[in-house]
Amino acid sequence: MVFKVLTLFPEVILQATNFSILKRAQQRNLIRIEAVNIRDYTKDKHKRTDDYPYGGGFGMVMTAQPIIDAYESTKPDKPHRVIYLTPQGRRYTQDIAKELSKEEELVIICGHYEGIDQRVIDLIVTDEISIGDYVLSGGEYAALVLIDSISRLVEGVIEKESVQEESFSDGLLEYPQYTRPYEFRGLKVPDVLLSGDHEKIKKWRREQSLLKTIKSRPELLNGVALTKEDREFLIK
Ligand code: 6GU
Repeated sequence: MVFKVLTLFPEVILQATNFSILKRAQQRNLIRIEAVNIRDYTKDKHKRTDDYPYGGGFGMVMTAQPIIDAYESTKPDKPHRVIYLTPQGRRYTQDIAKELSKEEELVIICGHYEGIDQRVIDLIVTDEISIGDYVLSGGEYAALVLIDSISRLVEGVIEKESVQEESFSDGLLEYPQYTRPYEFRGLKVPDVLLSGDHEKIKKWRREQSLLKTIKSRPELLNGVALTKEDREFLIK
């Protein structure tokens, strides 16, 4: 998987992805992250990449020319998706991450200020994505969210089992986890986890997932196929 990120702050992308799982994935050539500095492509004599909005109003708008030239510098040949990160996009989910992880190459455009000239969207963007209902000052952190969540779905980046066990893989939130010591500040590990009875542990974890989901994200239950056992547990 190749990520080509068009941004005014390439170091934010490159530095933040140079740790832990993403660092290792790059070293193993499972993913590649390229950051293209949009400012390098401006033809403005003052190196500007933004201008006042037509029609007036608050703030500045990123101009089309440097973004389009930065995009063309990535030598797009094969079919590929071009994602523009914006609060006006469709809401990002694990299902979209899964879908995007099947691509060979993703171009990601990070906007700033009050947005980018609409003609960039009309000319090259295939997907407008928002990572949630709040406003960020730029698309870089959203790009990092996409890169991280997509990379870990790329074959070989992390163990298959841990992807399957995670939140959302069955539509529910994750059950609580414990590790040593058995007792910490008076709080003990639930005895079932020490029982060695794998059926019982599985049942307890499923129940904890159901309880956690009801408490934190009840709306998620609408998308989950509950078993007879789940229903019996929940009405108790
Ligand atoms: Cl993708 N970009 C910006 N600037 N703000 C956001 C966002 C994206 N998603 C939520 N808020």
